[in-house]
Order: sequence, then structure tokens, then C-alpha cells
Amino acid sequence: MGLNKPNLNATRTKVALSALLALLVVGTQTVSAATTVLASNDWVGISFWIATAMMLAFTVFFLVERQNVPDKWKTSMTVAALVTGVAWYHYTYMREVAIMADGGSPLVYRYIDWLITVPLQVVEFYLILAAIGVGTFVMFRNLMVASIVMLVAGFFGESGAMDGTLELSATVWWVIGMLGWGYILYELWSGDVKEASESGSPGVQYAFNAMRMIVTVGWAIYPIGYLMGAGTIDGMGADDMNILYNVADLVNKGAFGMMIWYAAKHDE
Ligand SMILES: *C/C=C(C)/C=C/C=C(C)/C=C/C1=C(C)CCCC1(C)C
Repeated sequence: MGLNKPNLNATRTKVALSALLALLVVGTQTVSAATTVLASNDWVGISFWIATAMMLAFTVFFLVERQNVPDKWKTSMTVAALVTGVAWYHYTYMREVAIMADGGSPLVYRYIDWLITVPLQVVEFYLILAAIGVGTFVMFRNLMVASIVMLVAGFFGESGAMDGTLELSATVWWVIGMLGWGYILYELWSGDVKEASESGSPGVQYAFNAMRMIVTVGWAIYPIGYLMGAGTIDGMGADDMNILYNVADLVNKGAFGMMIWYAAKHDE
């Protein structure tokens, strides 16, 4: 005795709404913990506030829209929602740190967030690569390792956590991070993958090209932000870095999820 279609849809909607409710319950504690007021000329703080609200909106959208795409795209939509959901959770903390009177850059929250959301995005990439027939375990593992090398190097460079143990300058850590990213770019632009991407449904091809643009152009914003924060670029500092990182997160998490949704909608 199976569920009929309307019942199944109702069940799915209930599951999505329950997941959302759980998220809101967790998030509300941090939301109500606000002790400082956002100043009207605090552009860094404002960018954190906008990013927080948009991450929540993206999450709700992806969870609800998951019901309206073909089955084979549902997992991709779930992962897109997890990426923005985890980011929303961290942004509720980061914006508090960002507006505190003694300044402060929410570095640790930022990197904890990336350490969860970037591997989730690698899962998303793998799903797309699998759909064009080139997703292997070895490729998945290599992309995962490269992305973690990239993030850990960035964290050591920005936090100075390794100072006294392994004395490398912020620039050297940046170069190590660039090698991790460079490897990912090489994998996504190399011959086999490129050839395979020309097969597959229009929706899959669209998703593949979107993914490659995101990793190449969208991700390029981060190493530029890092250099601003490190004081390598004249006249730029931690504030510029934070605004740039926030914009980058909205593009790479939110807009990328929207592209997945668009691909799914045009792949019936
Ligand atoms: C949702 C968060 C995302 C997609 C974060 C991505 C982060 C990067 C692509 C960071 C890259 C970096 C380098 C390429 C060089 C070293 C410093 C980093 C970690 C900022």
C-alpha cells in the first residue's frame, strides 16, 4: 500500500518545514544574543547583516524548491541548502563579532564555516562530475584533499597559529593555498573532463559550466581578499577583506545554488 502523489508531496513539505524549524530554533539563540547595535555607517557590519539574511533566504528557498525539481537533482538541492544553512548559522555569530566596539575579524568562525561548506561544495561538484560520467572516487578524494590544503594554509597564514612552530610568512601560506586551488582548477579544466562535459543533458552541461565558472572566477575573490587582509595591497585592510569575503560567500554559496536550481528546473 503506497502513498498516493498528493500525500507524498504533503509528507515531503512537512519534512522540509520541520528541517527549517529545527534550523530556526538553533539560530534564534544566537539571534537574540545581540548586545551591540549596528551603526548606520558600519559598512562591514552591514555587509555581514545582509549576508546573514540572504543565507537564510537561500536555505529556505533551496529546501522548499527541492520538491519542485526532477528526482535526480534532489540531492544537489539538499547539498546547496546545507551549504547556505551552515553559512547562515556561522554568519549569525560572525556579524556579532564584526560589530563589537573593539573591532575584531571573525576569523575562526569564518574558517570553521569554510572547513564545512567547502567540502560540501566538493560533494556538489562530485555529483555534477558523476552526472557527466567522470566522477571517480580518486577524483573526489583529490579534490577534497586539495581544498583542505588550501583552507588550512589560509588559516595558518591569517591566524598565525603556526608561528613559533613553522615560521612561514603570510605570503608563503598564501602560495601553498594557491597550489591547492590550482590543483582543483587543473582537474576541472583538464582534457578528459572537458570532453565529457560536452555530453549529457542540457541541464547537466549548464550545471557543469556554472561549477567551473564558480571555482575559477568566484573562488578567485578569496585569495584577493586574503592579500588585502594581510596588508599586501596598498591602502586595503581587514575591513576590505571582510566585505570581499562576504560578497564571495554570497556568490559562491547562494548564486551557485541558484544555478543548480536553474539547471534542475530546465532538465525535466
Ligand atoms: C563557502 C566558502 C567558500 C567557497 C570558500 C572558498 C575559499 C577559498 C577558495 C579560499 C582560497 C584561498 C587561497 C586560494 C589562497 C590562500 C588563502 C585562501 C584560503 C583565502
